[in-house]
Amino acid sequence: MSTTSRGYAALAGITAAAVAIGAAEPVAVLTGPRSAPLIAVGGLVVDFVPEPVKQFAIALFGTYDKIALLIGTALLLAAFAALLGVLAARRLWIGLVGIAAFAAIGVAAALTRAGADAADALPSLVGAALGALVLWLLLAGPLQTDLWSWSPPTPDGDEVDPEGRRRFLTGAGALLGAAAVAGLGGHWLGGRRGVSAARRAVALPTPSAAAPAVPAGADLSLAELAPYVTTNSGFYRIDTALVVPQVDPETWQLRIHGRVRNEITLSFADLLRRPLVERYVTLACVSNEVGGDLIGNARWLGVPIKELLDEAEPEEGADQVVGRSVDGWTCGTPTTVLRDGRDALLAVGMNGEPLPVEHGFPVRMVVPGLYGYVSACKWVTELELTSFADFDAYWVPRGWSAQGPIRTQSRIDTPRSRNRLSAGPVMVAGVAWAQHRGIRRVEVRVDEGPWREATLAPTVSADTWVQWSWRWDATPGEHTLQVRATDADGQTQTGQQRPVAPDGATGWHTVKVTVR
Ligand SMILES: Nc1nc2c(c(=O)[nH]1)N[C@H]1C(S)=C(S)[C@@H](COP(=O)(O)O)O[C@H]1N2
Ligand SMILES: [Mo]
Repeated sequence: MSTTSRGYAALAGITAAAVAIGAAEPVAVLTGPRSAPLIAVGGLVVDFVPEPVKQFAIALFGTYDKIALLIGTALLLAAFAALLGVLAARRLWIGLVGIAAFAAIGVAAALTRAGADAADALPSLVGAALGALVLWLLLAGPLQTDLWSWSPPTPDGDEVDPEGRRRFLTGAGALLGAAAVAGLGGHWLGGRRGVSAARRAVALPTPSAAAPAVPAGADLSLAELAPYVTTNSGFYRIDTALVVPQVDPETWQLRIHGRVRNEITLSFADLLRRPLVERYVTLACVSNEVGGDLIGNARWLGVPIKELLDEAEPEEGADQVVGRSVDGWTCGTPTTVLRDGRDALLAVGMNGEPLPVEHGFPVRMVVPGLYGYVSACKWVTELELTSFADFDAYWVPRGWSAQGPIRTQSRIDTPRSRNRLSAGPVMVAGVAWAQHRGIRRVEVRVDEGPWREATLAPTVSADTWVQWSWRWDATPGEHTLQVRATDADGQTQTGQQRPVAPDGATGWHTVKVTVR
């Protein structure tokens, strides 16, 4: 086979794959977006990819890691499809067997997701059937030519049959176009079946215990400094969901079960009828590097989890509460933490609005003082009482600690690294956090000189971060600024640098600036 013929055969393979993926999308409008082959297989990859690779992806792509994963999967698929096309040009059955193998992977991925039913196999099956049809059409059916024949090329290259070539290319082009229309159209239709309308229709009750007012001066309002209250749209998002779960509040239920004396099932309406409290709580991700921004502070409205657990009456020894999301993700929280009186909430509201869909609508957990991966279950539908000895939540077998108290940390927001400043007074400012313990002191030092105490702004409570500031008399030259915080227990942040895994990064945030 000549290079040109191989190119045509590869194009046939890619067209078949595109039709398979594209045709699956409209079917997935009926069976749910997580049954679409690319998403289903991508989800498997997310769950089973080795931890170092995931760390690398997050480091490289940040919160775009999911898009990067999908593009990577698509490129890999295209390469396989091209190869399959070339093989199928020689023997069609090889191509058909290849498509069947891909269909089997798609079906297996779709059927093993949490909450899957038999219908979830349909997108992959329909896609594979149409993909096989297209491969036949282009390589052996009405659109085929002898472009990949083994006959020696004629003096004018491969152009054995210009008419056939035109027919083939027009056919492949039309099929690729149809695949794109089906894929994008289906995807768009699927998006319209989301719960944003149901979310807009939710009227949140007024809290029976309102959040304390934010004290004057809590927000220093400096240009580069993170605001004291993070907006919903500016709030970091971390989860394993390739498509955001769309949970209808009408059918949502929370089951509190496992090692309890009274099993409880609550509807969304039941939840809203209970006394709701509103609290400022700063949420943080264990994957946050020193100086990173996977942290945000919001006003959460919700039902105290303690009250629900008291009613459920956990049995002796049930030291872990497993929060389970509709998509099967789990987190494990110490029962004692949820019952010690802190404002651990089943939250329905965020900054005065129903929870944004990507932040867990209709209901999520919020627990002051613990990293999100052990406590902040979004789209939560179960609280199961068990023990740490009996159950490992999602991240534990993946190398993260079962216990995840938030480490005391501090960050310099202004000036930024590599900023160029003028000599004279410079406002150095940032945030510090040690949720539920509180921050007692923040210190700054320049060029490893003596630590200088910064001024702490007022905060609502020990459950939120605090802004700090320090006036620096900057002199010309290159300078290094560092910050460290001490929590209310008197523990000062260690300067020893440790990575985010298994239980949170340590070290002092360091910023280098040039002053002229
Ligand atoms: N269902 C579900 N909930 C989840 C996660 C997840 O992957 N799935 N990730 C957790 C992690 S690691 C963090 S840090 C917080 C982040 O919450 P946010 O996206 O609202 O900021 O959600 C937690 N809740
Ligand atoms: Mo996280």
